[in-house]
Amino acid sequence: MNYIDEVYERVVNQNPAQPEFHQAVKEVLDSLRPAIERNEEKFRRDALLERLTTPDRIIQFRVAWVDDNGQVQVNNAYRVQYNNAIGPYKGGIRFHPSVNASVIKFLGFEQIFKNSLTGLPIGGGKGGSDFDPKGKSDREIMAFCQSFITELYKYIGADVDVPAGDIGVGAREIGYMYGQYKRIRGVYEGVLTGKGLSYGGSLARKEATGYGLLYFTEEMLKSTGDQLAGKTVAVSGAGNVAIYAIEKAWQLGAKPVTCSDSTGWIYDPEGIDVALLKEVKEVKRARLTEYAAARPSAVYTPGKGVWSVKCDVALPCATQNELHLEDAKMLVANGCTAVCEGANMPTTAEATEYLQKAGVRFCPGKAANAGGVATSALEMSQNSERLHWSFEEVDSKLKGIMVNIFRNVDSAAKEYGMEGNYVAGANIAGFLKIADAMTAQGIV
Ligand code: NDP
Ligand code: 2IT
Repeated sequence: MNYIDEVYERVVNQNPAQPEFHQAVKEVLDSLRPAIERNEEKFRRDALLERLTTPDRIIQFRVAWVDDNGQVQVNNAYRVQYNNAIGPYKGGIRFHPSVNASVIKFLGFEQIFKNSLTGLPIGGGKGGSDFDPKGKSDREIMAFCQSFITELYKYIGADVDVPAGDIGVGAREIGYMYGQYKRIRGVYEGVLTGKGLSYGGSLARKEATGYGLLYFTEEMLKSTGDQLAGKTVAVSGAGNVAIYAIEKAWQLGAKPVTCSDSTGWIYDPEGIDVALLKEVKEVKRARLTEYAAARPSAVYTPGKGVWSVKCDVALPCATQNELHLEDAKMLVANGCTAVCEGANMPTTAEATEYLQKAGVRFCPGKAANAGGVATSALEMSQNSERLHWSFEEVDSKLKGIMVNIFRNVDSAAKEYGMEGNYVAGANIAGFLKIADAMTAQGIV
Protein backbone atom coordinates (compact mmCIF):
# COMPACT_ATOMS: atom_id res chain seq x y z
CA MET A 1 0.00 0.00 0.00
CA ASN A 2 1.34 3.48 -0.70
CA TYR A 3 2.14 5.86 2.14
CA ILE A 4 -0.98 8.06 1.80
CA ASP A 5 -3.38 5.11 1.85
CA GLU A 6 -1.57 3.61 4.84
CA VAL A 7 -1.90 6.85 6.78
CA TYR A 8 -5.57 7.22 5.90
CA GLU A 9 -6.30 3.67 7.02
CA ARG A 10 -4.47 4.35 10.27
CA VAL A 11 -6.57 7.46 10.90
CA VAL A 12 -9.82 5.56 10.29
CA ASN A 13 -8.77 2.67 12.55
CA GLN A 14 -7.56 4.89 15.35
CA ASN A 15 -10.59 7.21 15.24
CA PRO A 16 -13.60 4.96 14.68
CA ALA A 17 -17.06 6.41 14.03
CA GLN A 18 -15.80 9.94 13.29
CA PRO A 19 -17.12 10.48 9.75
CA GLU A 20 -16.52 14.24 9.47
CA PHE A 21 -12.94 13.80 10.63
CA HIS A 22 -12.34 10.98 8.14
CA GLN A 23 -13.87 13.08 5.35
CA ALA A 24 -11.59 16.06 5.99
CA VAL A 25 -8.46 13.91 6.27
CA LYS A 26 -9.31 11.97 3.10
CA GLU A 27 -9.81 15.10 1.06
CA VAL A 28 -6.48 16.54 2.18
CA LEU A 29 -4.44 13.34 1.85
CA ASP A 30 -5.87 12.48 -1.57
CA SER A 31 -4.91 15.83 -2.98
CA LEU A 32 -1.43 15.78 -1.44
CA ARG A 33 -0.44 12.72 -3.50
CA PRO A 34 1.68 14.57 -6.08
CA ALA A 35 3.44 16.62 -3.38
CA ILE A 36 4.13 13.55 -1.23
CA GLU A 37 5.38 11.50 -4.17
CA ARG A 38 8.18 14.00 -4.78
CA ASN A 39 9.60 13.24 -1.32
CA GLU A 40 7.86 10.06 -0.18
CA GLU A 41 10.83 8.27 1.31
CA LYS A 42 11.76 11.13 3.58
CA PHE A 43 8.18 11.89 4.65
CA ARG A 44 7.63 8.23 5.46
CA ARG A 45 10.83 7.90 7.48
CA ASP A 46 9.92 11.03 9.45
CA ALA A 47 6.31 9.81 9.88
CA LEU A 48 5.36 13.30 8.79
CA LEU A 49 1.80 12.47 7.80
CA GLU A 50 1.18 10.41 10.94
CA ARG A 51 2.32 13.40 13.01
CA LEU A 52 0.30 15.84 10.92
CA THR A 53 -2.94 13.86 11.22
CA THR A 54 -2.56 13.19 14.97
CA PRO A 55 -3.42 16.22 17.13
CA ASP A 56 -0.75 17.46 19.53
CA ARG A 57 -3.40 17.08 22.23
CA ILE A 58 -7.16 17.02 22.78
CA ILE A 59 -8.56 18.51 25.93
CA GLN A 60 -12.03 17.21 26.76
CA PHE A 61 -13.90 18.54 29.76
CA ARG A 62 -17.24 18.85 31.52
CA VAL A 63 -19.03 22.18 31.77
CA ALA A 64 -21.54 22.39 34.61
CA TRP A 65 -23.73 25.50 34.88
CA VAL A 66 -27.00 26.56 36.48
CA ASP A 67 -30.00 27.48 34.31
CA ASP A 68 -32.64 30.12 35.13
CA ASN A 69 -34.79 27.54 36.92
CA GLY A 70 -31.98 26.64 39.30
CA GLN A 71 -31.41 23.35 37.47
CA VAL A 72 -27.81 22.26 36.98
CA GLN A 73 -26.96 21.49 33.34
CA VAL A 74 -23.94 19.55 32.09
CA ASN A 75 -22.32 19.84 28.65
CA ASN A 76 -19.34 18.24 26.91
CA ALA A 77 -16.58 20.53 25.71
CA TYR A 78 -13.38 20.15 23.69
CA ARG A 79 -10.29 21.98 22.59
CA VAL A 80 -8.17 20.32 19.93
CA GLN A 81 -4.63 21.73 19.81
CA TYR A 82 -3.74 20.25 16.48
CA ASN A 83 -0.47 21.63 15.22
CA ASN A 84 1.72 24.58 16.30
CA ALA A 85 4.58 24.23 13.82
CA ILE A 86 4.11 27.75 12.44
CA GLY A 87 2.56 29.63 15.38
CA PRO A 88 0.38 29.38 18.49
CA TYR A 89 -2.73 27.23 18.08
CA LYS A 90 -5.49 29.39 16.57
CA GLY A 91 -9.09 28.61 15.70
CA GLY A 92 -12.65 29.22 16.72
CA ILE A 93 -14.98 27.84 19.37
CA ARG A 94 -18.34 26.42 18.30
CA PHE A 95 -21.42 26.12 20.50
CA HIS A 96 -23.96 23.86 18.79
CA PRO A 97 -25.79 20.65 19.82
CA SER A 98 -24.08 18.77 16.93
CA VAL A 99 -20.59 19.34 18.36
CA ASN A 100 -18.65 16.16 19.14
CA ALA A 101 -15.04 14.97 18.89
CA SER A 102 -15.36 14.20 15.17
CA VAL A 103 -16.64 17.68 14.31
CA ILE A 104 -14.00 19.47 16.38
CA LYS A 105 -11.19 17.29 14.98
CA PHE A 106 -12.25 17.89 11.37
CA LEU A 107 -12.40 21.61 12.01
CA GLY A 108 -9.03 21.63 13.78
CA PHE A 109 -7.39 19.64 10.99
CA GLU A 110 -8.74 21.99 8.31
CA GLN A 111 -7.59 24.96 10.35
CA ILE A 112 -3.91 23.91 10.10
CA PHE A 113 -3.92 24.35 6.32
CA LYS A 114 -6.15 27.42 6.33
CA ASN A 115 -3.93 29.21 8.81
CA SER A 116 -0.85 28.29 6.81
CA LEU A 117 -2.44 29.74 3.66
CA THR A 118 -2.94 33.13 5.34
CA GLY A 119 0.85 33.55 5.40
CA LEU A 120 0.61 34.62 9.05
CA PRO A 121 2.22 32.88 12.04
CA ILE A 122 -0.72 30.87 13.40
CA GLY A 123 -1.01 27.13 14.11
CA GLY A 124 -4.19 25.07 13.94
CA GLY A 125 -6.74 24.42 16.69
CA LYS A 126 -10.48 24.35 17.31
CA GLY A 127 -12.84 24.00 20.24
CA GLY A 128 -16.46 23.88 21.19
CA SER A 129 -19.29 22.41 23.14
CA ASP A 130 -22.63 20.71 22.52
CA PHE A 131 -24.21 23.60 24.47
CA ASP A 132 -27.11 25.15 22.51
CA PRO A 133 -27.20 28.94 22.92
CA LYS A 134 -30.62 29.21 21.22
CA GLY A 135 -33.36 30.43 23.51
CA LYS A 136 -31.01 30.93 26.47
CA SER A 137 -31.10 34.12 28.54
CA ASP A 138 -28.04 36.39 28.70
CA ARG A 139 -27.45 35.20 32.25
CA GLU A 140 -27.46 31.57 31.15
CA ILE A 141 -25.02 32.34 28.32
CA MET A 142 -22.75 34.10 30.80
CA ALA A 143 -22.94 31.23 33.29
CA PHE A 144 -22.02 28.74 30.59
CA CYS A 145 -19.15 30.85 29.17
CA GLN A 146 -17.69 31.45 32.63
CA SER A 147 -17.79 27.77 33.50
CA PHE A 148 -16.30 26.84 30.10
CA ILE A 149 -13.34 29.21 30.53
CA THR A 150 -12.81 28.25 34.17
CA GLU A 151 -11.62 24.91 32.81
CA LEU A 152 -10.09 25.99 29.49
CA TYR A 153 -8.03 28.92 30.87
CA LYS A 154 -5.29 26.49 31.96
CA TYR A 155 -4.54 25.55 28.38
CA ILE A 156 -4.76 28.85 26.46
CA GLY A 157 -2.84 32.14 26.34
CA ALA A 158 -1.77 34.86 23.90
CA ASP A 159 1.37 32.89 22.90
CA VAL A 160 -0.06 29.41 23.44
CA ASP A 161 -3.55 29.02 22.00
CA VAL A 162 -5.87 31.84 20.95
CA PRO A 163 -9.54 30.86 20.44
CA ALA A 164 -12.16 32.98 18.64
CA GLY A 165 -15.79 32.68 17.50
CA ASP A 166 -17.51 30.17 15.23
CA ILE A 167 -21.11 28.90 15.02
CA GLY A 168 -23.00 30.06 18.10
CA VAL A 169 -20.09 32.12 19.42
CA GLY A 170 -20.07 35.83 18.62
CA ALA A 171 -19.11 39.05 20.37
CA ARG A 172 -21.37 38.42 23.38
CA GLU A 173 -19.85 35.00 24.15
CA ILE A 174 -16.27 36.19 23.50
CA GLY A 175 -16.87 39.07 25.94
CA TYR A 176 -18.02 36.76 28.75
CA MET A 177 -15.12 34.37 28.13
CA TYR A 178 -12.58 37.19 28.02
CA GLY A 179 -13.88 38.66 31.29
CA GLN A 180 -13.61 35.33 33.09
CA TYR A 181 -10.11 34.61 31.72
CA LYS A 182 -8.91 38.04 32.86
CA ARG A 183 -10.49 37.54 36.27
CA ILE A 184 -8.81 34.17 36.83
CA ARG A 185 -5.39 34.87 35.31
CA GLY A 186 -5.17 38.53 36.27
CA VAL A 187 -3.57 39.40 32.93
CA TYR A 188 -4.82 41.64 30.18
CA GLU A 189 -3.66 39.87 27.05
CA GLY A 190 -4.97 39.02 23.59
CA VAL A 191 -6.00 35.50 24.55
CA LEU A 192 -9.15 35.58 22.40
CA THR A 193 -9.92 37.31 19.11
CA GLY A 194 -13.23 38.69 17.92
CA LYS A 195 -13.26 40.87 21.04
CA GLY A 196 -15.39 44.00 21.35
CA LEU A 197 -13.78 47.23 20.12
CA SER A 198 -13.70 48.73 23.63
CA TYR A 199 -11.43 45.99 25.02
CA GLY A 200 -8.90 45.10 22.33
CA GLY A 201 -10.98 43.92 19.38
CA SER A 202 -10.07 44.78 15.81
CA LEU A 203 -12.12 46.85 13.44
CA ALA A 204 -13.27 44.72 10.48
CA ARG A 205 -12.94 41.38 12.33
CA LYS A 206 -16.73 41.02 12.43
CA GLU A 207 -16.95 41.58 8.68
CA ALA A 208 -13.74 39.74 7.78
CA THR A 209 -14.86 36.21 6.88
CA GLY A 210 -17.72 37.33 4.63
CA TYR A 211 -15.80 40.22 3.07
CA GLY A 212 -12.75 37.99 2.57
CA LEU A 213 -14.90 35.36 0.85
CA LEU A 214 -16.07 37.94 -1.68
CA TYR A 215 -12.57 39.39 -2.20
CA PHE A 216 -11.41 35.85 -2.91
CA THR A 217 -14.31 35.11 -5.26
CA GLU A 218 -13.74 38.36 -7.16
CA GLU A 219 -10.05 37.52 -7.61
CA MET A 220 -10.90 34.03 -8.80
CA LEU A 221 -13.35 35.41 -11.37
CA LYS A 222 -10.89 38.14 -12.42
CA SER A 223 -8.25 35.53 -13.21
CA THR A 224 -10.32 34.50 -16.23
CA GLY A 225 -11.46 37.98 -17.17
CA ASP A 226 -14.79 37.71 -15.34
CA GLN A 227 -16.18 39.74 -12.41
CA LEU A 228 -18.83 39.71 -9.68
CA ALA A 229 -20.63 42.80 -10.93
CA GLY A 230 -23.95 41.85 -12.47
CA LYS A 231 -23.94 38.30 -11.05
CA THR A 232 -26.77 36.68 -9.09
CA VAL A 233 -25.47 35.10 -5.90
CA ALA A 234 -27.08 32.39 -3.74
CA VAL A 235 -25.96 32.41 -0.10
CA SER A 236 -26.87 29.92 2.63
CA GLY A 237 -26.80 30.72 6.34
CA ALA A 238 -27.85 33.93 8.07
CA GLY A 239 -25.10 34.25 10.63
CA ASN A 240 -21.84 36.14 10.85
CA VAL A 241 -20.30 34.81 7.63
CA ALA A 242 -23.48 34.96 5.52
CA ILE A 243 -24.48 38.49 6.56
CA TYR A 244 -21.15 40.07 5.63
CA ALA A 245 -20.83 37.97 2.47
CA ILE A 246 -24.19 39.39 1.40
CA GLU A 247 -23.12 42.93 2.33
CA LYS A 248 -19.88 42.71 0.30
CA ALA A 249 -21.64 41.02 -2.64
CA TRP A 250 -23.83 44.12 -2.95
CA GLN A 251 -20.80 46.42 -2.64
CA LEU A 252 -19.09 44.59 -5.52
CA GLY A 253 -22.13 45.00 -7.77
CA ALA A 254 -23.63 41.52 -7.44
CA LYS A 255 -27.15 40.67 -6.29
CA PRO A 256 -27.46 38.22 -3.36
CA VAL A 257 -30.95 36.69 -3.50
CA THR A 258 -31.06 34.03 -0.77
CA CYS A 259 -30.18 33.27 2.84
CA SER A 260 -31.20 30.51 5.27
CA ASP A 261 -31.21 29.37 8.88
CA SER A 262 -31.82 26.00 10.47
CA THR A 263 -35.59 26.29 10.08
CA GLY A 264 -36.06 27.69 6.57
CA TRP A 265 -34.82 29.87 3.74
CA ILE A 266 -35.53 33.16 1.99
CA TYR A 267 -35.71 33.89 -1.72
CA ASP A 268 -35.78 37.61 -2.30
CA PRO A 269 -35.72 38.38 -6.04
CA GLU A 270 -35.09 42.06 -5.32
CA GLY A 271 -32.00 41.10 -3.37
CA ILE A 272 -31.50 40.52 0.36
CA ASP A 273 -32.04 43.63 2.49
CA VAL A 274 -28.88 43.54 4.64
CA ALA A 275 -30.03 46.13 7.15
CA LEU A 276 -33.21 44.13 7.80
CA LEU A 277 -31.27 40.85 8.00
CA LYS A 278 -28.90 42.36 10.58
CA GLU A 279 -31.84 43.66 12.61
CA VAL A 280 -33.52 40.21 12.60
CA LYS A 281 -30.37 38.15 13.28
CA GLU A 282 -27.87 40.36 15.13
CA VAL A 283 -30.27 42.46 17.22
CA LYS A 284 -33.43 40.40 17.74
CA ARG A 285 -31.79 36.93 17.38
CA ALA A 286 -35.05 35.94 15.65
CA ARG A 287 -36.04 33.48 12.89
CA LEU A 288 -36.11 34.32 9.17
CA THR A 289 -39.91 34.37 9.26
CA GLU A 290 -39.49 37.86 10.77
CA TYR A 291 -37.46 38.92 7.73
CA ALA A 292 -40.20 37.68 5.41
CA ALA A 293 -42.90 39.38 7.48
CA ALA A 294 -41.15 42.74 7.06
CA ARG A 295 -40.23 42.40 3.38
CA PRO A 296 -43.01 42.05 0.78
CA SER A 297 -40.63 40.84 -2.00
CA ALA A 298 -39.32 37.92 0.09
CA VAL A 299 -40.61 34.35 -0.03
CA TYR A 300 -39.98 32.20 3.06
CA THR A 301 -40.01 28.40 2.70
CA PRO A 302 -39.51 26.05 5.63
CA GLY A 303 -36.75 23.45 5.33
CA LYS A 304 -33.87 23.47 2.83
CA GLY A 305 -33.87 24.85 -0.72
CA VAL A 306 -31.34 27.62 -1.32
CA TRP A 307 -29.50 25.63 -4.02
CA SER A 308 -32.63 25.26 -6.15
CA VAL A 309 -32.55 28.97 -7.04
CA LYS A 310 -31.05 30.09 -10.35
CA CYS A 311 -27.71 31.76 -9.66
CA ASP A 312 -24.28 32.42 -11.19
CA VAL A 313 -22.32 32.06 -7.97
CA ALA A 314 -23.11 29.93 -4.89
CA LEU A 315 -21.66 30.70 -1.47
CA PRO A 316 -22.48 28.09 1.21
CA CYS A 317 -22.04 29.89 4.55
CA ALA A 318 -23.97 27.81 7.11
CA THR A 319 -22.40 24.51 8.19
CA GLN A 320 -20.66 21.27 7.15
CA ASN A 321 -22.20 18.96 4.54
CA GLU A 322 -25.09 21.28 3.68
CA LEU A 323 -24.58 21.11 -0.11
CA HIS A 324 -25.29 17.58 -1.36
CA LEU A 325 -24.95 15.87 -4.74
CA GLU A 326 -28.55 16.65 -5.70
CA ASP A 327 -27.94 20.32 -4.83
CA ALA A 328 -24.81 20.35 -6.99
CA LYS A 329 -26.84 18.93 -9.87
CA MET A 330 -29.47 21.66 -9.50
CA LEU A 331 -26.78 24.37 -9.38
CA VAL A 332 -25.13 23.11 -12.57
CA ALA A 333 -28.49 22.69 -14.34
CA ASN A 334 -29.34 26.28 -13.42
CA GLY A 335 -26.11 27.66 -14.89
CA CYS A 336 -24.05 28.25 -11.73
CA THR A 337 -20.36 28.54 -12.66
CA ALA A 338 -18.61 29.22 -9.33
CA VAL A 339 -18.93 27.82 -5.80
CA CYS A 340 -16.78 29.29 -3.01
CA GLU A 341 -17.16 27.92 0.51
CA GLY A 342 -17.74 30.43 3.30
CA ALA A 343 -18.46 27.66 5.79
CA ASN A 344 -16.05 24.84 6.67
CA MET A 345 -16.57 21.76 4.47
CA PRO A 346 -20.18 22.66 3.51
CA THR A 347 -19.95 20.65 0.29
CA THR A 348 -20.01 16.85 0.50
CA ALA A 349 -17.24 14.89 -1.22
CA GLU A 350 -19.66 13.64 -3.94
CA ALA A 351 -20.99 17.13 -4.59
CA THR A 352 -17.46 18.55 -4.83
CA GLU A 353 -16.48 15.93 -7.37
CA TYR A 354 -19.61 16.55 -9.42
CA LEU A 355 -19.05 20.31 -9.48
CA GLN A 356 -15.41 19.95 -10.47
CA LYS A 357 -16.24 17.50 -13.26
CA ALA A 358 -18.96 19.82 -14.53
CA GLY A 359 -16.39 22.60 -14.88
CA VAL A 360 -17.70 24.73 -12.01
CA ARG A 361 -14.93 26.74 -10.39
CA PHE A 362 -14.90 25.35 -6.87
CA CYS A 363 -12.88 26.75 -3.99
CA PRO A 364 -12.71 25.07 -0.56
CA GLY A 365 -13.35 26.91 2.69
CA LYS A 366 -9.81 26.59 3.92
CA ALA A 367 -8.81 29.11 1.25
CA ALA A 368 -12.01 31.07 0.61
CA ASN A 369 -13.02 31.66 4.25
CA ALA A 370 -9.50 32.28 5.60
CA GLY A 371 -10.20 36.02 5.91
CA GLY A 372 -11.73 35.54 9.36
CA VAL A 373 -8.76 33.88 10.96
CA ALA A 374 -6.34 36.11 9.03
CA THR A 375 -8.00 39.16 10.57
CA SER A 376 -7.87 37.43 13.95
CA ALA A 377 -4.10 37.26 13.44
CA LEU A 378 -4.16 40.99 12.67
CA GLU A 379 -6.06 41.48 15.94
CA MET A 380 -3.28 39.55 17.71
CA SER A 381 -0.68 41.88 16.15
CA GLN A 382 -2.58 44.95 17.31
CA ASN A 383 -2.88 43.53 20.84
CA SER A 384 0.86 42.78 20.95
CA GLU A 385 1.85 46.27 19.88
CA ARG A 386 -0.89 47.83 22.06
CA LEU A 387 -2.22 49.75 19.07
CA HIS A 388 -5.45 49.95 17.15
CA TRP A 389 -5.56 50.10 13.35
CA SER A 390 -8.25 51.88 11.30
CA PHE A 391 -11.00 49.96 9.49
CA GLU A 392 -9.43 50.88 6.16
CA GLU A 393 -6.02 49.59 7.20
CA VAL A 394 -7.34 46.23 8.38
CA ASP A 395 -9.69 45.88 5.40
CA SER A 396 -6.95 46.62 2.88
CA LYS A 397 -4.63 44.09 4.55
CA LEU A 398 -7.48 41.55 4.46
CA LYS A 399 -7.99 42.17 0.76
CA GLY A 400 -4.28 41.77 0.05
CA ILE A 401 -4.21 38.50 2.01
CA MET A 402 -7.19 37.04 0.10
CA VAL A 403 -5.74 38.01 -3.29
CA ASN A 404 -2.46 36.40 -2.26
CA ILE A 405 -4.20 33.21 -1.11
CA PHE A 406 -5.94 32.89 -4.46
CA ARG A 407 -2.67 33.37 -6.34
CA ASN A 408 -0.81 30.83 -4.20
CA VAL A 409 -3.60 28.27 -4.50
CA ASP A 410 -3.87 28.81 -8.24
CA SER A 411 -0.14 28.50 -8.83
CA ALA A 412 0.26 25.42 -6.59
CA ALA A 413 -2.49 23.71 -8.63
CA LYS A 414 -0.66 24.61 -11.85
CA GLU A 415 2.75 23.58 -10.54
CA TYR A 416 1.48 20.13 -9.63
CA GLY A 417 -0.29 19.62 -12.95
CA MET A 418 -3.86 20.21 -11.76
CA GLU A 419 -4.70 23.62 -13.13
CA GLY A 420 -8.04 24.92 -11.86
CA ASN A 421 -8.25 22.32 -9.07
CA TYR A 422 -8.31 24.68 -6.11
CA VAL A 423 -8.92 21.87 -3.63
CA ALA A 424 -5.55 20.37 -4.53
CA GLY A 425 -3.94 23.81 -4.80
CA ALA A 426 -5.11 24.86 -1.33
CA ASN A 427 -4.10 21.62 0.35
CA ILE A 428 -0.69 21.50 -1.29
CA ALA A 429 0.13 25.19 -0.74
CA GLY A 430 -0.97 24.97 2.91
CA PHE A 431 0.88 21.69 3.47
CA LEU A 432 4.29 22.64 2.05
CA LYS A 433 4.87 25.38 4.62
CA ILE A 434 3.79 23.16 7.52
CA ALA A 435 5.94 20.27 6.29
CA ASP A 436 8.94 22.56 6.01
CA ALA A 437 8.46 23.94 9.55
CA MET A 438 7.87 20.48 11.03
CA THR A 439 10.95 19.10 9.31
CA ALA A 440 13.13 21.99 10.46
CA GLN A 441 11.99 21.56 14.07
CA GLY A 442 12.99 17.89 14.30
CA ILE A 443 11.02 14.96 15.61
CA VAL A 444 8.60 16.50 18.11
P1 NDP B 1 -23.28 31.73 13.04
O1 NDP B 1 -23.62 30.98 14.26
O2 NDP B 1 -23.15 33.20 13.10
O3 NDP B 1 -24.29 31.39 11.87
C1 NDP B 1 -24.50 30.09 11.44
C2 NDP B 1 -25.64 30.08 10.44
O4 NDP B 1 -25.76 28.78 9.87
C3 NDP B 1 -26.98 30.38 11.09
O5 NDP B 1 -27.80 31.00 10.15
C4 NDP B 1 -27.48 28.98 11.44
O6 NDP B 1 -28.88 28.91 11.55
C5 NDP B 1 -26.99 28.17 10.27
N1 NDP B 1 -26.72 26.80 10.72
C6 NDP B 1 -25.83 26.41 11.64
N2 NDP B 1 -25.86 25.09 11.83
C7 NDP B 1 -26.81 24.64 11.02
C8 NDP B 1 -27.32 23.36 10.74
N3 NDP B 1 -26.85 22.26 11.37
N4 NDP B 1 -28.29 23.27 9.81
C9 NDP B 1 -28.76 24.38 9.18
N5 NDP B 1 -28.32 25.62 9.40
C10 NDP B 1 -27.37 25.75 10.31
O7 NDP B 1 -21.91 31.07 12.52
P2 NDP B 1 -20.86 31.64 11.47
O8 NDP B 1 -21.54 32.46 10.45
O9 NDP B 1 -19.75 32.21 12.23
O10 NDP B 1 -20.31 30.28 10.82
C11 NDP B 1 -20.87 29.73 9.64
C12 NDP B 1 -19.86 28.79 9.01
O11 NDP B 1 -18.67 29.53 8.67
C13 NDP B 1 -19.37 27.64 9.89
O12 NDP B 1 -19.08 26.53 9.07
C14 NDP B 1 -18.07 28.18 10.47
O13 NDP B 1 -17.20 27.15 10.86
C15 NDP B 1 -17.53 28.93 9.26
N6 NDP B 1 -16.54 29.96 9.51
C16 NDP B 1 -16.76 30.97 10.39
C17 NDP B 1 -15.82 31.95 10.58
C18 NDP B 1 -16.05 33.11 11.47
O14 NDP B 1 -15.17 33.97 11.52
N7 NDP B 1 -17.15 33.21 12.16
C19 NDP B 1 -14.54 31.90 9.87
C20 NDP B 1 -14.43 30.85 8.89
C21 NDP B 1 -15.41 29.92 8.76
P3 NDP B 1 -29.55 28.88 13.01
O15 NDP B 1 -29.21 30.19 13.63
O16 NDP B 1 -30.99 28.65 12.79
O17 NDP B 1 -28.88 27.72 13.73
O1 2IT C 1 -13.19 28.59 11.00
C1 2IT C 1 -12.56 29.62 11.27
O2 2IT C 1 -11.56 29.95 10.61
C2 2IT C 1 -13.03 30.46 12.36
N1 2IT C 1 -14.04 30.15 12.97
C3 2IT C 1 -12.27 31.69 12.76
C4 2IT C 1 -11.12 31.33 13.65
C5 2IT C 1 -10.36 32.48 14.26
O3 2IT C 1 -9.46 32.17 15.05
O4 2IT C 1 -10.64 33.64 13.96
